[in-house]
Formats: sequence, structure tokens, C-alpha cells
Amino acid sequence: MHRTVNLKISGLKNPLGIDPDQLFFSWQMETTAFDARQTAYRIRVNNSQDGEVWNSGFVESDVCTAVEYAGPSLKNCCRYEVEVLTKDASGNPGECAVGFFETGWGDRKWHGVWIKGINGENGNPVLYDSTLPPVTYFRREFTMKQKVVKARLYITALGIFDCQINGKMVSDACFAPGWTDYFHRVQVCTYDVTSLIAEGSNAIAVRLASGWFSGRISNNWNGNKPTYGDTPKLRAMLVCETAANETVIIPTDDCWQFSNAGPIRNSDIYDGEAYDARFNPGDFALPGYMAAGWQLAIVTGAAVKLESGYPQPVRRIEKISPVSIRECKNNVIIVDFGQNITGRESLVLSPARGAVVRIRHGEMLTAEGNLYTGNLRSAKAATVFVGDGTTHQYEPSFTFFGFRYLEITGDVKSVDFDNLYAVVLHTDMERTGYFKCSSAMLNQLYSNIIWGQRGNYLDIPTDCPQRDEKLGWTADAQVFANVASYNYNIENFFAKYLKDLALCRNEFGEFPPYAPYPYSRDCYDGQFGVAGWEDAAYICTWEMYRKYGNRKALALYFDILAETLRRKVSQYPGLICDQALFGDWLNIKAPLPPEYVGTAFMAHAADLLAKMSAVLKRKKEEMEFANLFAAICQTFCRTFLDRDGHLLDSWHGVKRSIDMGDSANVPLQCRTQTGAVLALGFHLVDSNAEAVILDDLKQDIAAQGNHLSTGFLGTPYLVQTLAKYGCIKEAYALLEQETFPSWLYSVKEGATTLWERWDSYSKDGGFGKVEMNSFNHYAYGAIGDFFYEGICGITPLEPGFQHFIIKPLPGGSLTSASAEYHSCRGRICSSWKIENGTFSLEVTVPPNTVCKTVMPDHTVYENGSGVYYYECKWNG
Ligand code: RAM
Repeated sequence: MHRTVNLKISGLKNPLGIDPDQLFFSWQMETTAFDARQTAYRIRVNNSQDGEVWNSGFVESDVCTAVEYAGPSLKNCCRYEVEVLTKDASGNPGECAVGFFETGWGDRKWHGVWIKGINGENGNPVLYDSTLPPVTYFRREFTMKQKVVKARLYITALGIFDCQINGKMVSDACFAPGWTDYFHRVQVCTYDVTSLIAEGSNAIAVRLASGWFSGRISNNWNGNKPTYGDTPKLRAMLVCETAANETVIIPTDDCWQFSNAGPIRNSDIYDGEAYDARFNPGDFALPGYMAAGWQLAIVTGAAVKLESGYPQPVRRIEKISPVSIRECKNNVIIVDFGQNITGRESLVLSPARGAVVRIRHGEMLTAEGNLYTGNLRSAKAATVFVGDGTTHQYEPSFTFFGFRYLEITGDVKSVDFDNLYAVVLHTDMERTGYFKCSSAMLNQLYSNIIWGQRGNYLDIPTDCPQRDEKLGWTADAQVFANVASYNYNIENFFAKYLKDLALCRNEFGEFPPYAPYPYSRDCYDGQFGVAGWEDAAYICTWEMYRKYGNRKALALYFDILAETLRRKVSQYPGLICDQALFGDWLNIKAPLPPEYVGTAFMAHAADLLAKMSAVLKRKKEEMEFANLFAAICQTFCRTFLDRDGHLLDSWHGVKRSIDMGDSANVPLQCRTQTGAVLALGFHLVDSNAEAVILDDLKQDIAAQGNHLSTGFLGTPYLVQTLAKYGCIKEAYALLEQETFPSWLYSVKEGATTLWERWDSYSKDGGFGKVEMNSFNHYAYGAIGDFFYEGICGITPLEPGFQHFIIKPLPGGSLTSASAEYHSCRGRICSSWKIENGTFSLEVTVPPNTVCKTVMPDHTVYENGSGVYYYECKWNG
């Protein structure tokens, strides 16, 4: 008998506060039977008052992902029970999956208004940064005459907050309500606080920090002009139902009080936190508190849409102990956590009243063993703790750092080093992928990729977590999206990001260089619509569809994407587009003409739109974009290929992309590694030219002694494209290369995350260009695609893994490898080894899927669910 398991409602387990218009269901079949298939499903939605609200009836279908709710309109703030039953091939209904969800407040009238405090002075410009305001505390008391049987807190902020009721935190989310395009939307968090409300006196208290709204991140790149606003704002509504069937609502209003006299004297995402324990507000989150000196909150407004749902918060995921603690100079302690992470420190300390402990964060040490902070640019990334003579368990609250090392100075004797940890913070995503193989170096590279994702998937996909950026850069996001979606379930994470990407377009419909984009749309307008960056919108939308099979998500953006491309084409009627400001970012002396990059990505966008149209059954558009793709390919070949099919090795144009690497004085040419893999990977040329370009690519790699020269845009396609064309030897030669430039070069130099540059550091040469040198930039981690799809060969043939292939590509020094991927239909596994001239492979195929297995000797097997073992001869 089978079971129906893993029921997700709008991508989540038993969510609260969801938007009923976005409701969809997914589940999996669980059984050890071979060839198990779902032949039908039935979804029932009930609520306690109305009974059955929707019964889909048995639908004959094997679909089990993203099934949309199709019943009558749902009530707001109401709990619904869900039951999903599936039938197998013999019509057996098995065991059902159950879950529930609760709808959010929705578009009903809000009872709370926006309130704010006044940005206070932090009181001591010597100790703390005088340009940054303290965190504002808010509170309000209320009386419940009756016992409360259900209480929900709907709360949001322009800024970041945490909230307590009667001294207890309402949630463990960090940085709520997340960063969205605050010009348009802000997420509303819904919390079940029933157990926190007492009969009698109660208090609700909030700490509100500037965060992404009015902190430095929102104006650093805009001449320090506060673009969203200069003071954070809060809006909340506590809705209580009593035993006497009454509804009591406590809204944010002018009865709330605020104070700037709390201990967090400064808080900023770039700069860190200053905490002065002498500012002790006492039990401000408990009822009966004497709020002396507190002022009445100011009622304000905000033209921003409140959206139900805060699907995936950032949480404190893991605590790491130091691997070493040493005094590097008198009274300067260096703590090494052995791993570059994103998060903050947690420690126990007891400085005397007024004594100061300072903590700075860095990813590297200098040759002398001191903390290296040169690459942080203007980010202070520091914690200042001022003691009050008592012992504190302390961790900063509204900031995060990218670091492996801490430098602790000041009253270091007051620090209890046995109670010092690094707390890892990231969006709380479900891990779905694992990989290991016989090469310790590649295993370390894989670990670096995982940490790259953990370090940069913090509410939005960031470029880096340490310096004064931490922004949702689009190319970085698109090149890494494929491997990221194997490692973790990122369906909701990207749904949120793509929404903001679409909202942040400029008046010409062009996509921004990062999202959310905290400035007016004409600020840096040259950075909109940039090839490879703008394309995150097409590529990530398609990638999410490939992994999770959610057609509605495609439909949501299709028209916007189509419109954007049509406008671009009308701007470049000759079909040569030179909008490639960042080129093949950080390539190694192999700069491409911007015309080449711009045109290649314009073609790829057309191709993806043709594919999307086909899925959405939009025949007219499918023709339109297929024709457009063909036309751009023609122009591309006419412009960038010579008569024999070689990419041009010189270029007549003079326009160049920005160069932050070493390519500024290198002549432009199309015949580069990135030039080749874009032409091949995007299928821009015919098969004759393909063979010529592939050959040139192999020669180039050999001429460079098996080294790569690709930057951000070419790297994701390099090894994958070689492998696709059967050049396994060349693919592994690049992958296992240990000298500069290569992936394993950084591993050899001791990296525990991916670096921004191929040469960010070397033991002999020291640090790369200091003005842009992050040690936690995941873009080059795109090579992880090859670990899952190449080495272990797991690739979807149909969206959502209904039909997939396992075609392992052994090669290089590897004698074994295995990958596991918890797809939306269940666990897939591919594990191989080579022993005594035999290649053996074990594959796991989840129920309700079909897997085509291709062995290295080209034998093909096709199977439904089960665990299978195959062998063939191996002669290397
Ligand atoms: C850098 C970012 C990012 C890149 C852009 C072009 O500052 O860190 O990685 O996409 O510039």
C-alpha cells in the first residue's frame, strides 16, 4: 500500500496567513513498490464552520505538483483543513496526506495605522557612530477581560523588527518582514499568539531597526539620500477572539509609546551594532512597566501595499564553535571559526560599567596574522559592546556579517571564551541535494558551494554578505540558480525575488541590476536592461519551472517578459544589441565585444520565451519568439562568424564593457571561451559552425594549459557545454585544474567559500584588487550544476522531474561519485563506482516518475520507481 506524503500548501507545510489567490498544493507518493504511479488524486478542503468547501473529486492525472485550488472564494483569517488522496495503478487509494492552512487578513480593512518614532541621537559620538540612529522601542498595554481562545498578530514594518508579548518573542524569525520593493509592497507576518495572551493585563512590545528600509544599504549607492524614507515604521493588529465570542482588536495607534533609550545605540546592516548595556530599559515588554520618558508614537502613512504572507523567514540555523582562539598582539584576540559564514557572534561577557569590548569581522587574515578588513570597503562590520558591570549573554540583533574570523579588543578579559560561537543565519530553506565523490578537493569545492549559498541566500539572493553591497545582484542570482535549486528547495525564495524583480523595472520595462532596487528607477539607468543581468528574469523563471513544474509561475511573468523583449528588439532593429555594460564580468584577459554578449543573450531570451509560450499553449507567441530567435541567430552568425564558421578573432567596434579585472587593455575578440560556450550553449549556430567552434574552444583550453578564461557569464556553461559535446577529458581537465585560474586553485589556497575573483588571494601573491574582492561570492559556484547533472548525470527531461535522465559522466581522477536530490516528486539518487574494470551504478527512482538511465557504454534502461543496479565494462 502506498502513502501520500509531504503535503505542501503554496509550497509550505501548514502555513499561516497565506494569500488565498496564490493557493496551490503539492504532495508525493511514498512506497517501495516498483513502477508505482499515481493514476488519480482527490483534494478536499474543509473548515469547521462550513464543512466541505471544495472537493476536487477524483481527477485522473499523475500531476502532484502545483495543483491550483479551484473551489469557491475563501474567507480571510480562517483555518482550512486539507486532505489529499491518491490512487495507484490498481486503483488503490492508499493512505491520505493531511494538513491545514490559514488565510491572511487579505484586503479587509486594517485596524492599525502606520506609526513611527523620531530618529534619536545615540548619545555618545565617541563610542558609537553618530550618523546612525538607535533602535526604537515601542510598547502598548491592554487588558483582556475574558479568556482568549484564538489570537493572531498581523504585523509588518518598513524596517526590521522583533516583537514580544508579555516578555515572550512571538517568533524566531530574524529580519522580519524581509526585504521587498518597499515602493510597492511589504509582507505581513501572521503569528499564532494565542498562548501568549493572558486574561487581565498584557503588554506588546516591538524593537524596530532601520534595516533595509532606511539603513545605509538603502542609500549608500545613492549619494546617501534616503530613498525609501528616513525613519522606520510599524504597523500591526492583534486580533483576539474571546471565550465569550467577542473579537478584541489591538491595533497600532497613537496609544503606543516609543523610546530611543534602549541599549542598541546603533544598528546597521553594513556597519553592525553598538550595544550599551547601561541603557537598560528594564521589563518594557511586560505589563505594569513604568514607561518614564517614553513618548507617544507618531501616526504616519505609507503608500505601500500590505501583502499577506511571509513565507520563508531568515532564522538562526546553526551554531559553530571556534577552531582556534589566540592573542595575536597584546590584548588583541583573533578567533577562527574555520569556516567563512554569514551570521554573527554569540558570547557571554561581563565588562565593568563603561568598559568596552570591540569585535570586528573579517574573512581572511593578513600575512602577519592580523584581521584583514581591506575588502569590506565602507562597511564597518563591527560590534561595540559597552558593559554595565553585570554578565550578559549577547548576540547582535538587526545586522549580519560575512566572516570567518573575529578580532576582539578592549576589555577582552571580561569575555568568557568557552561560550563564544558563530551563529549561522540564512533563509530557512529545506536542503534537497547532496554530493560526494572520491576526490577530496572536489568535495571541498562542493562544500564551498553549499556555504556560498548559505552565506548569500539571506531573504534575497545577494552577491556577497560582507562588504557594502549585500544586494540582490541579478547575474549572480541567475548563474547560480540551477545548482542552488538542487542544493535547497528555493521555490518560494525565488517566487519572492522574481516578484520584486518585476516590480523594479524602469519606465522602459527594463529589469534592474539588482532587486529590490532601493532607488528611484532613473538612478543608474545605464545599469537597467543589461545583458546577462536583466536575463535573470528569463533564466530564473524558466529554471524554477524546470525544477518545480509550476506553470502558474510562468504564466505570471510571461507577458512582462515578452513585452520587455519586444521593446528591446524595437530598440535594436538590426538585431545587434550592445547593452552589455558588465560584459563577461571578471573574465581572464578575454574580453568580448558588448555587441556579442548583448546579442547572444537577446537570442537566448527569445528562445526561452518560445519555450515558455509552448508550455502555456500560446501558439501565436511561440511562432513569434521562435522566428525572432532564428532571426537573431542569423544576424549573430553573419556578424560574429567568419566564412568557415570560426568566431572572429578580432573586432572592429570600439565600445567596451566596464572592466574590473585585467582585460581593459586586451583587444576585443569573439573567439574566447565565453564566446564559444554562449554560441554553443544557447544554440546560436548551425552544426557545421558548432564543430568548428568546439574545436577552437578545445584548442584554446589546451593553449592555455587546461585553464579557463571565463568570467561570470561564461563560467556556468563551460564545463557543462564541453561535456554535452562529449569532450569529457577537457571538461575534467578544467574541473580538476589546481593552478590559477581554476576552481580548485581557491580550494588549494584554503578557501571555504567561493571567491569573487579567480585570484582573490594566493599564499604567495597576497590579496587581489582590494576595491572589489569578496571571499563569499557564489557566481563561480555555478560549476555545481555539473556535479549533479554531469558527474552524477541527474537532469529533468520534463519539468518537475516527472521524466528524468540519469547519465553519469565518469572521468578525470574520479573512481566514485554519488548525488542525491529530493525532487518535488521524491528522492532521486545516482551513485557510481569504478572497480576492477567495472563501472557500477545504483539509481533510485521515486514513485510517479520515469527515469531513463544511460550507462557509459551507451546502454539505455527506462524504469519507473524502484532501486536499480547496473554494471558495464569500464576501460577508462
Ligand atoms: C559587483 C557585485 C556583483 C556584480 C556587479 C556587476 O559589485 O558584487 O557581483 O554582479 O558588481
